[in-house]
Amino acid sequence: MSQTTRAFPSDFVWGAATAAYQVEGAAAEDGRGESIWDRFSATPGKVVDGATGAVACDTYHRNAEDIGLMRSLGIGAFRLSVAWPRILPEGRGRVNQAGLDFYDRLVDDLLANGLDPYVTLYHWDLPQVLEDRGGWPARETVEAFTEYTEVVVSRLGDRVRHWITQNEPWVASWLGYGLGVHAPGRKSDSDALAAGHHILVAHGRAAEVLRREAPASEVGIAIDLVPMYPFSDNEADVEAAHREDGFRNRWFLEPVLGRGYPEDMLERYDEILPTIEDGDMDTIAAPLDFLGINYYTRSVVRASVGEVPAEGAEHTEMGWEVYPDGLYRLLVHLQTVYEPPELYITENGAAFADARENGRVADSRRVSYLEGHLDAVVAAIAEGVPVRGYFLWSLLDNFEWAFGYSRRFGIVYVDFDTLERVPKDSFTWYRDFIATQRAGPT
Ligand code: IFM
Repeated sequence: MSQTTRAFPSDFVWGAATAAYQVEGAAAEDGRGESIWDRFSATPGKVVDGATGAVACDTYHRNAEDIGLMRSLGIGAFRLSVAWPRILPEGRGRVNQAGLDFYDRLVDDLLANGLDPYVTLYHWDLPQVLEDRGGWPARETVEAFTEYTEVVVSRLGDRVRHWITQNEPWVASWLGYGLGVHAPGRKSDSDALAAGHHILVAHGRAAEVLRREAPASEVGIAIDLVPMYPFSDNEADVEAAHREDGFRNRWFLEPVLGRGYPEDMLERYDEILPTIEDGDMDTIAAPLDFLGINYYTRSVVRASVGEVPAEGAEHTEMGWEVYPDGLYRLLVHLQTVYEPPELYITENGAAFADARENGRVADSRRVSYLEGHLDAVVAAIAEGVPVRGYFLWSLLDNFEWAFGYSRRFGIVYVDFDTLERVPKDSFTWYRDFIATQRAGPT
């Protein structure tokens, strides 16, 4: 059914998202410490074209302009992340007031402009000093993250009403510590599992701190979910898809929702499991106000082959299949199986090879992508799935991690030579879509 025939709830939260390292720049300003992404991106061969986030979109100096863009877009919420190395340049201990001041001003400016900040505490920029002491595979990083959360909430907790503890634990642990394609670039399955476990414990500990220090706020986590579809109905393909689902999705989703680590995966990882201390699983299962879902694509899995391309399907510049029905089914599945309290789409969007021609960026493929996925969301809501908001990834073209600036996800084009912002056609489309939804039925 087309979106034009269905309406979102009148209190639905319309938003856009970014993350500190991908947009801020000002990497050496006002006492910011080094992060694992500064170190990784400065290492030859790690990032396309040797790009770094040293300047990125320079939002550190251009927030006023970007807030103006968000106002004209008509969104009511903005998802941003706090850069841990700005707050605690040495990871623990000394607090850098200038870093806190920056986010303090930003939160005030957002609120003054009718934008509700949804603040992510960890979007992958671990202080390098903590990596040097073992990084996420080391238990100490849980303590450090808990202290960092205390510092941030004590300054921003009187105004921020929504917190996201961790962003995409699978990516942070497996791409960073298992496959080595993200910072810090380690390649060890046992390190990835230890990192993942500590990221989840850190999530639970942060949730406790937030509940205590900012009891009126809502707490969630953003999990990246890639639904796994078997290539065929044959048993081997179904089993392979289930295993991939365990690796990619269930391993993170189930403990956060209080079910512990899935038994089949515990058996599979038996030899390389990290130490799970008494009480860890209860900590990870801290009650949530909402579950954030980052959805981009699905995966088709074939036994003894792994992921296979879906025949005839459209793909984005990331090589990800455009598959809105996967989002609809995922949302209904989550509600049916897990019944989370509330859901947000904390990220959804697409990279395409956008070009600026005569001052315009005609990104019709992104518009279709967004139409399809919003249609999936509203269809799920109509089935009773409690989706409360949608954050488009991303407001701006930005530093796409190991792809540098070669992948554009923004609805605002950024000229990375001049830092000029040019709203794309998708920006206009999203603006009009939100306005129509706000206007209600005609
Ligand atoms: O850019 C990233 C973001 O940082 C986390 N989720 C996926 C996006 C696109 O790859």
